[in-house]
Amino acid sequence: MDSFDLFEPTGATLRLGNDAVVLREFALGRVGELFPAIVAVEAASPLRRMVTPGGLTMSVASTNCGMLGWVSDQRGYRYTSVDPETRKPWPAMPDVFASLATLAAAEAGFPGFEPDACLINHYAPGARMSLHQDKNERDFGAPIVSVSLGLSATFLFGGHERTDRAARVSLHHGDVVVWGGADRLRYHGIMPLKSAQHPLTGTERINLTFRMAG
Ligand code: MD3
Ligand code: FE
Repeated sequence: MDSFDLFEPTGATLRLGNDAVVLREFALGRVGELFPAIVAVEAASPLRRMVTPGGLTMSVASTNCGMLGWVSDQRGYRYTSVDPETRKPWPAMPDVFASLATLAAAEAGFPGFEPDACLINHYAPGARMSLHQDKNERDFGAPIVSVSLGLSATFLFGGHERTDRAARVSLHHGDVVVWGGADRLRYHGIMPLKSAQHPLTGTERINLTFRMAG
């Protein structure tokens, strides 16, 4: 998959599956508005490293905005309307987040996507996300939209069984990925982030994941 990068013009669409596409640099024109909105969300609900039900601390630092937020602790994975750290509702989803997610989903063939949850993940060098499925949302009919910012990462795109061989796709600053339909429950993950410098995020990759969770 990585070797296709050379042949992709800017703004291209890379099809990963029947119902999954990478919209290259789709978010670039909105980055100037996205960054202050991320800073504001993280001022209200600070980044934290969540603990998996197995008791391991995740390598990514996370927070949420929107009506619902994804949380993990010893009791399991779930969506909550209150941030367990601040005990206040998650910050509202910034308009620029919601409009970008709706526009990207429509571009990928999923009109009417109105996310109620946005998970913000920060990856420092070495941080990773091991292969998993996203199964905590109520309606698997809705797509998931993900926005990559800052340092590039290698995304693993697997099958419907954990042991299915995973394709590798580089995701770069401004890329937006939309996953729906038959590809919605595929195993996926992120390889450990390589150390590098990005002019906007320094040593980090930031990922925004939009869902209709409730
Ligand atoms: C493919 N986050 O938060 S986003 C997650 O870059 C998560 O932080 C990764 O996996 C990240 O759950 C990957 C891309 C993504 C999100 C959901 C998917 C890909 C997906 C659901 C089904 C298939
Ligand atoms: Fe996921």
